[in-house]
Amino acid sequence: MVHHPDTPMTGHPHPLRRLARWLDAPLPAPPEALRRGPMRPGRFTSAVRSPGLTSRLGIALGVAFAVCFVTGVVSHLVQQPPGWFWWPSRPVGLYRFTQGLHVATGLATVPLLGAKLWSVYPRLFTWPPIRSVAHAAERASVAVLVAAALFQVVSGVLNVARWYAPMPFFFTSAHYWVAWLAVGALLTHIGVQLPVVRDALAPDPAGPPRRGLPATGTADPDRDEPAHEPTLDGRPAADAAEPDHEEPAHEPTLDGRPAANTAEPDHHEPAHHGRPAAAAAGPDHGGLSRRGVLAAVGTAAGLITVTTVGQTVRPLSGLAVLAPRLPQVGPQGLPVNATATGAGVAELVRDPGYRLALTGARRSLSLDLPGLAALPQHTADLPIACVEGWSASGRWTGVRLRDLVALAGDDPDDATVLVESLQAGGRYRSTTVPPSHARDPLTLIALRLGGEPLHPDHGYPARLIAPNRPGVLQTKWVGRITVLEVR
Ligand SMILES: Nc1nc2c(c(=O)[nH]1)N[C@H]1C(S)=C(S)[C@@H](COP(=O)(O)O)O[C@H]1N2
Ligand SMILES: [Mo]
Repeated sequence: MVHHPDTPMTGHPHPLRRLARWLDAPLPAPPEALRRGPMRPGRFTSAVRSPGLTSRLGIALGVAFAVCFVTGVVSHLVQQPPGWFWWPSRPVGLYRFTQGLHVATGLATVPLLGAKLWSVYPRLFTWPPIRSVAHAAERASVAVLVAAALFQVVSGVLNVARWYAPMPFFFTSAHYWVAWLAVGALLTHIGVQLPVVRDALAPDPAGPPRRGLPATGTADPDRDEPAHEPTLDGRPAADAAEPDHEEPAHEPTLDGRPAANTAEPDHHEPAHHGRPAAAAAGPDHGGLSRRGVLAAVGTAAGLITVTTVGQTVRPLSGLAVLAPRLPQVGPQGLPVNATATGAGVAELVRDPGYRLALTGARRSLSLDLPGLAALPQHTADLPIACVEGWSASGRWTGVRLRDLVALAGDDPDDATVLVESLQAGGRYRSTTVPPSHARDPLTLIALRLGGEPLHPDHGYPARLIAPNRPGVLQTKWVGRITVLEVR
């Protein structure tokens, strides 16, 4: 026998190795009498479920989730920028793109996640429910992943639909923090399952390249048994002599590949499964093939995308039957989230005594509407890009924010500006404009939209509109502008 490198000469195993062994030690099996309902042998007979299908769905889901996560974190950072974060004012539509992608990938996740969970849910009833401490930990991490992923998808869809009643929490914070939980659990999951995925997607060395459903039993028709399950570290259980693993042939070796012939892992399907071998029959089984499932899921994801992405991609707006907002529908041809009435400013904005209070380090001014209109007017085509996924371009006309900073006696190239609404409360009644955006000549205190005075719902008498900024930061009904600091 070859001396194992991590066993010291003394004969005492390495502490880590002892820990690994403890984690993987078989726990006493629960009484067979409890093996009922979904846990009874042979309960799940679909020939379509297989590591191959689950792996493919998992990869698609992982890619969608990664894009969704990165764009979501960007959106969070833009809205609550930490000191180190810098977000440019150009290209003007960058946020429109990243947030459109965030919502589109999030929505496409719905059928992907549904199919992925369907493909593995029999494993919920795996027997015995817990084989070892390591197995329990792995199952717990999967539970966290499933719960977090479902939470993200459901809360995201509710937010897009603007249905807040089922969410007794502040959506933005919850969605942000659970995203980190989901990513942590996902990375753990990927680490644990990578050898299984690699095995499931490996080309068949013994035969022709695999296409669709293999005729041989490669597909592991019914993953309700822990066939390929690696241990927590993805390695075979300690000392390989473990009798508790029902299918030792499937245990990945150190390089993560199954020790047995990769081509036919399921020929070792143990008899105690009590399942008819016909479950592996594939196409003549009468149900959908794996290809059929993948095609259906892809079609569903495609349909969801095509029927919603028009909320931000203007040429597709005619197809956006599932989108809660259409880019051209609303007063002055632009959607509205918060109306003047909803924000409680309907009376206030019509007040002929309206004044914009402008305060700088050296000067304070009070500008009425004719006074604002008498300042140099500029026009910019800029989108409102709502975090909820819709976006729409408008032609805005008004006074440059940098001109107002200069009027207050401060350096327009280096000013941080606080813009406040007439609105008494609400999360979006004020915003801080960093120097990158305050100095941009496209950043306006707009008085007009499409050549007309702003509709009250779009922020009459004056609103902020800046390039490459989330809609929530485009403050409407502006009543006060303060130059906070000049570097
Ligand atoms: N004062 C104030 N400004 C606001 C809001 C608000 O609730 N209060 N909502 C914001 C949001 S979420 C968006 S998407 C844009 C929408 O602008 P619009 O209604 O003109 O399309 O306004 C922003 N400005
Ligand atoms: Mo928004």
